[in-house]
Amino acid sequence: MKSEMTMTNIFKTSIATLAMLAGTTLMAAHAQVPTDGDLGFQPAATPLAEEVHQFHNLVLLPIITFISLFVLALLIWVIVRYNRRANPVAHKFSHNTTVEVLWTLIPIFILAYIAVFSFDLLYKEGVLPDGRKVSYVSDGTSTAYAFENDFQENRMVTNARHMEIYVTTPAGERSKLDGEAYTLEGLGTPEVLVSLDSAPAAGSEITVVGGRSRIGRGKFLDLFGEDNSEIATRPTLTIKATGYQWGWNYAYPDYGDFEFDALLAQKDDLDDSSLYLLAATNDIVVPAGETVRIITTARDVIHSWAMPAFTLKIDAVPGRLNETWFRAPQTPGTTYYGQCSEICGKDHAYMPIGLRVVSDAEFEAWVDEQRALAGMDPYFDDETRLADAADNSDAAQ
Ligand SMILES: [Cu+2]
Repeated sequence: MKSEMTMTNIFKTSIATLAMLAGTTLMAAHAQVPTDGDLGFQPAATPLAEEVHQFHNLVLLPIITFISLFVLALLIWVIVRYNRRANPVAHKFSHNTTVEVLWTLIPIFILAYIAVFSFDLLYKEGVLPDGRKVSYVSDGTSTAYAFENDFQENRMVTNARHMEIYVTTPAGERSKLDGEAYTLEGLGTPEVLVSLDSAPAAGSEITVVGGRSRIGRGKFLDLFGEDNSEIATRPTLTIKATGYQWGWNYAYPDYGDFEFDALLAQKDDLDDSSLYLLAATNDIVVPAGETVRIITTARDVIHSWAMPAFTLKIDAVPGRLNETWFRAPQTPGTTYYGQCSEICGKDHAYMPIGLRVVSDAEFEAWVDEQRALAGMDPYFDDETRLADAADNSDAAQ
């Protein structure tokens, strides 16, 4: 038993060392912006991207290294042992059942082993975290409903944006309540009180959705005794990305559906010319730590929305909506770059994607700026802005 433990430890340590070596040699000297001579991935900016990197470092890289060395050894063996001088009279057999069974079965096992982890990751990138949901049936008079926040502090809902309230009438008509139609008390405490402005008709179902889910817990991480799972709210911001020849159009349906285009930023317009071909004329802006749903589609041909630091790539297909999500990095202040990743015509290489992570207060100011450009009233009033600024300084302490 003891020796078994030690063997497992040796195995774990050697795999970890291999991964670290691969990590440092391939991924050193990486900034958010790729530079000449870089190898490997951009640093992972989301919990799922970290898992994708671990999949590469702990599963794919060891397997492909072993296969390459094994095939090299076979080649050398054949060259040395069976050249004309060493082996003048060739064997004359047409098949070998044992070898044929082995070279069929072993690759099948290897592929199945890789598939277990791949499907796990594909599933996680395609299925949005769901938070928790509590339903009540209206008696026609009460307007106050309790929502139990999770008792783990880091899973509590602290921001009104992270809660949604739906009312389903007895006739089955479901609608999402506008933020004006209710007030929330006790955000960031174990019990949030939801007060509706008016009582829904008797028999209506009131559904309060909020809270956070665990994300990023891979099977192979359990295998290696590590758990890098983190917490994400259910998506609280939706961005619709529409690809076209040659640029991206982004819409923010949660905030009045304002939209803007992002084209290639010209060299002369950039402060930092090294960002040429990476920077777009407009960035997508998201608040730090927010769980964001990305919906993609296209106007003409197939494009693909890709963000390497988030290990996301999703096709944008005309007449069809695709969906994925990411949890934005927790610290504001970084811009990430991606590009169209489906060859879509002569200017395919000129469809960059910029994604800027900002603080809540900056996000709110930006949303209202975009709304003003679209001729809409501000969405956030001074009260929310101040409350969020206070939240941010609390979080910073
Ligand atoms: Cu494209």
